[in-house]
Amino acid sequence: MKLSLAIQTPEVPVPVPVALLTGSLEDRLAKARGLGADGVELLTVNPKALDAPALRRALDGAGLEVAAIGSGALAFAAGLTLLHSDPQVAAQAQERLRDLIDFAVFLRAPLVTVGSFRGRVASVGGNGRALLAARLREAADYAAARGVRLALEPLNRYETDIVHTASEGLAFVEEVGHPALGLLLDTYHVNIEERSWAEPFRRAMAAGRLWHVHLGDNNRLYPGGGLIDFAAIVATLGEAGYRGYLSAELLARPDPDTAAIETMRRMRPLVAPYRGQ
Ligand code: LER
Ligand code: MN
Repeated sequence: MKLSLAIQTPEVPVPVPVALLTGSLEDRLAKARGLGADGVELLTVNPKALDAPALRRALDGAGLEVAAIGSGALAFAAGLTLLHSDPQVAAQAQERLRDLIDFAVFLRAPLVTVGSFRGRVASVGGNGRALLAARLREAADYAAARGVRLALEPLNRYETDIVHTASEGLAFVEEVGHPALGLLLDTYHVNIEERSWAEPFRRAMAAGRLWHVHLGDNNRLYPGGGLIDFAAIVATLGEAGYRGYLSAELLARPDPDTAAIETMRRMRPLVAPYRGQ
């Protein structure tokens, strides 16, 4: 199991509440590495506005992988969602998802996340579920042709009206029926929506679809800042054979550096038995 910290890329126009670390991009990468992270998750809105080759050099220089390209900032900072009520904005969102996939390819990131970026079925009326399935199928085709995958994230009921739990996520992935679409489980959302701590992770693993994990405590603080038993979750994941990333995507409180430091302090010893596996 590997550890990652979510950071925002420089073109994102506003601070993302769940992006960690302060300073220039180079500073943040150096801090992530210094804290023992294996990778970073890049929260980005417009990769075409970035100097991607310079970013890749900076990542290589810091010895960091890109664990994932996160799409959440597209909804939060750019108002783009796949289920936007305005079909033109939804089409723009679909196009931007392709940009994120291209960005993932260039930075050798294994996947692009789809969380808040999907939007809400209620925005588009009756056929929202089918529409989302069709848009994700199309994006998964585009991703698969380039060796990248998409990870759909069950979100709590206050943030979306489609796919709240791992079971619902697996059913939806089945409906879409594409080998490049899997799941991302976020402990903060699991805490709100699930009935068990172990079952959702085990089921997603048994289906071969658990491709990424977000870390956040029940109050969305760093692990140890709330009530969640992260040791038990890591043990469950370890037993189930999960060897992917645990990526901290949590509130930058009390400040973006302390949240990262505390996350790594808590998580490093927990994943140590599973390092290199
Ligand atoms: C939103 O709450 C979340 O967890 C992000 O990963 C959404 O993209
Ligand atoms: Mn998340």
